[in-house]
Amino acid sequence: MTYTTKQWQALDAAHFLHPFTDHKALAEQGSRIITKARGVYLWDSEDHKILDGMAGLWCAAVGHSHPELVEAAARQMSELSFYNAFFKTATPPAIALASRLAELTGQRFRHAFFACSGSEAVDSIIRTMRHYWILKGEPSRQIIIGRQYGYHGSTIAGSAAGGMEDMHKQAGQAPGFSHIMAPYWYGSGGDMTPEEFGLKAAQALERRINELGAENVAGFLAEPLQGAGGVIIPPSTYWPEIQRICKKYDILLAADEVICGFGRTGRWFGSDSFRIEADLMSIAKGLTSGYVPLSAMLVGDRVADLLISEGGEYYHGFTYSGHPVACAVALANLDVIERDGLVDKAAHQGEKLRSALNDRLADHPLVGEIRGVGLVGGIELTADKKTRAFFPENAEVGMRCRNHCFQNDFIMRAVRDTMVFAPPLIIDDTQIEEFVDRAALAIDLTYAEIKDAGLV
Ligand code: PXG
Repeated sequence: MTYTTKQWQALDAAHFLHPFTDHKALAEQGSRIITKARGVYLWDSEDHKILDGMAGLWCAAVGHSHPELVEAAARQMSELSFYNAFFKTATPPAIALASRLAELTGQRFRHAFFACSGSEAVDSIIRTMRHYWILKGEPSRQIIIGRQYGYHGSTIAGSAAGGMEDMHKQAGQAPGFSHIMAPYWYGSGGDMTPEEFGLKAAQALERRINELGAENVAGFLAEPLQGAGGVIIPPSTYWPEIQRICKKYDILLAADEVICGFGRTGRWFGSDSFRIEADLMSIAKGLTSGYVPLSAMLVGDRVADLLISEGGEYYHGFTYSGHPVACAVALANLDVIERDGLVDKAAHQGEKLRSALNDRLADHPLVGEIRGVGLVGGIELTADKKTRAFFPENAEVGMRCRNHCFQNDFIMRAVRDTMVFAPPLIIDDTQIEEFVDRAALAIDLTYAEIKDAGLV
């Protein structure tokens, strides 16, 4: 279709409701139309080349438009475009992917249940946790504990498990969920050391279990590091304490690896980076590098053994559970990640990116902290470097910075006033330099703008 940008924008405003968007504001402003992508770059309809610091939306581990994934999709579509897994049937790509995931996780998760989105994988975890306790003969154990700033998707159950207050207000909060504080040392740690604060944040779980009664708690659901919440990286003391508490009260632990999985943190899974021993995991995004929608709930033996040995219908599934094209693309994606050593690459390129950002920006008056693990990170913009003070919310400093990034053909996302990034794992040294130049430019422009506005 050969529409002009203006024509696309008009059609977009007339018909397309975007996710997480103020539709009124967008209609006034017009969308940026993205038309092409290769590697770490995107192009828009005005032919601007944009450095994609967010890998699509935390997805494109292997970069955009990788020919091997394209070919895998085409091949599978020609052979078998779709068949379901409901009729005591299965397709080779789904079986092969489930067993490959078992291998990848060192047989810690020998069973996979497939869905299309991270939200559906999380929904599957919630159901499965509750079902587990019913099968165990402890049906009162139904409450799922999540965290402030947690993001687990946008379905009713995913948003209820997450800790985004605005979502709860709009969608109504489903019963059976409870939330504890996030291990957000930068924002809430005050004068404590990160290690002291990590313990305190973890012990909030124990307090909450006691308040609710362990006999009512099904499990704890958490991201190894909180991505959409602002790349909140827990202090080193946090996860071991969480693990101790889950064991003590015998509650299930689910790691939401939708962002962390597939090399993002410099290990295959965030659970490897933070030494988490979860009973269930949700994966999506990097599983196919986002080329086609696919997610999974990975099930460890504690849960799978009971589910399988007890039998009885598991009343859950989606038309596209185990979609052969999606699974074939995932297999090709895993081949590329393994063959090209992208997990290790994420670890060392992540180090390089962080150290280059620190060299350039650590002393910048607007920068409070630069943090990251592997190739996921955040830059806190602050009103006062010493006290880690936040700007007033309505100053929208993060949003201003995001706009400067976009206007200068660079994508970082703002979460409150934290600039978050997660570039494709293939980012090379020259592109890291370009990343740092563009981040520094956007932060300089933001600083100049807020000075003019009298905010600093
Ligand atoms: N869990 C986690 C940890 C996620 O990050 C989901 C579940 C839901 O996945 P789906 O595929 O249903 O979107 C996510 C998704 C952002 C942003 O701007 C983050 C996500 C989705 C959309 C936007 O940071 N994460």
